[in-house]
Amino acid sequence: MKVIGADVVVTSPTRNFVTLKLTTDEGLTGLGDATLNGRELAAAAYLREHVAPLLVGRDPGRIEDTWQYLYRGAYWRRGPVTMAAIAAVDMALWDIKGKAAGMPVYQLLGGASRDGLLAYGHASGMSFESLDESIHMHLERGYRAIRVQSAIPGVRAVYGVAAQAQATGERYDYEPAGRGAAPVEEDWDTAAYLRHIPKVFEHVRQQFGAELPLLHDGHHRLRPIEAAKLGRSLEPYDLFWLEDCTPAESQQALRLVRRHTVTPLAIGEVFNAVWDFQQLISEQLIDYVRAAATHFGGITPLRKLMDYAAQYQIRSGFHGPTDVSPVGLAAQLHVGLAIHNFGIQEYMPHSDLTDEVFRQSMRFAGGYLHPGETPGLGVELDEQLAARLPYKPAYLPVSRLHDGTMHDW
Ligand code: EZ4
Ligand code: CO
Repeated sequence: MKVIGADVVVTSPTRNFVTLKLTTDEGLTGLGDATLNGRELAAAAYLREHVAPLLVGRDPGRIEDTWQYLYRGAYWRRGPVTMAAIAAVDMALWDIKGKAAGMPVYQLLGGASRDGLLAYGHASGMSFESLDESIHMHLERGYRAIRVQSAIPGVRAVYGVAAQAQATGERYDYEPAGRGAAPVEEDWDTAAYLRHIPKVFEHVRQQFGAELPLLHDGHHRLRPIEAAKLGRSLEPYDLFWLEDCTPAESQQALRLVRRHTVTPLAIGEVFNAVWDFQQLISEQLIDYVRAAATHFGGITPLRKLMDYAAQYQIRSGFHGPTDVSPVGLAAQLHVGLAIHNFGIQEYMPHSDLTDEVFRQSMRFAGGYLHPGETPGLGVELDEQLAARLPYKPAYLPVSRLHDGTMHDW
């Protein structure tokens, strides 16, 4: 078999997605996700200009070799644009291999290690009352684990408290990026946040009991000693995890956090290679790996990462926001089903229009996700509909302290 076509589709059904479609001389096709929120066209150009011409004529069966060719062969390694592009190729090749074998990709990875993947949803509120409503809505939809974000008194805009659509449970794709020529500006106050969040979790435990798994995302906003303080102050509320408590590219900073708290830690949604995790895993500074197949070079390196993490009893918590396309989500569902050290899967449903552009075999029932039994990844792209929904600039917000200093968003 040979690759005879490599096409890049940029489409915007309520938000932007970058998809690679490989076609073979035997008529099989494969899809891969290279969506990089706010930098979509850079990933698309990297694929179109520098990768697609190299794929035509190659044997699609040689997944590892093609991955190494694109990673080592570029000389300029790593980085989110490069690794998203390589991820798209890797996923598309696994999709083709699954279709050729007549098997869903998880079967090629060793078969299912469980019946379904425990998923968590995003609840948020401007007040305790609206937060409770949002949690109830998620429980009614079947979620058995909930990420809790809340407005902070004195902070106008807060990460994780999105448009009305999120609180009301409407299927949405916008959060947290907003369409427009430039990012919106938000404000931030770490001290106010550290005072308020323990009260939020005290309230939620009172309302919803001790058993519901609760998660929280700090979104890279804290310094190590602040993260340590937050982790310790949340211990009475028994979190499933505290996510991205510091900007963890400084891996040794997590030693300080770890010394002070037993709140489990999850990190890595912005990481793109095993090296970003090396110290965090080998020193057991985290409990959950937050990588996304889309931003980590695809299925091949994600599987290797999880086998490395398994030696340290570290589990998966793959990044599943709406800016990972249905193709990228499918890729990590297949990995999550196959590995032994699965932990939990983030799941934000895409909009109805996105689900029309990307038809999926994936299902969500009773709080669990399953990639389905369709050969390959189980996603089909409606190219006619995609073509009618062109790219529109959209950016994540930026964040400033009250004195105007730029902060991490
Ligand atoms: O803000 O994916 O845990 N989930 C997150 C996401 C990120 C977006 C950034 O593109 O932190 O919602
Ligand atoms: Co996050």
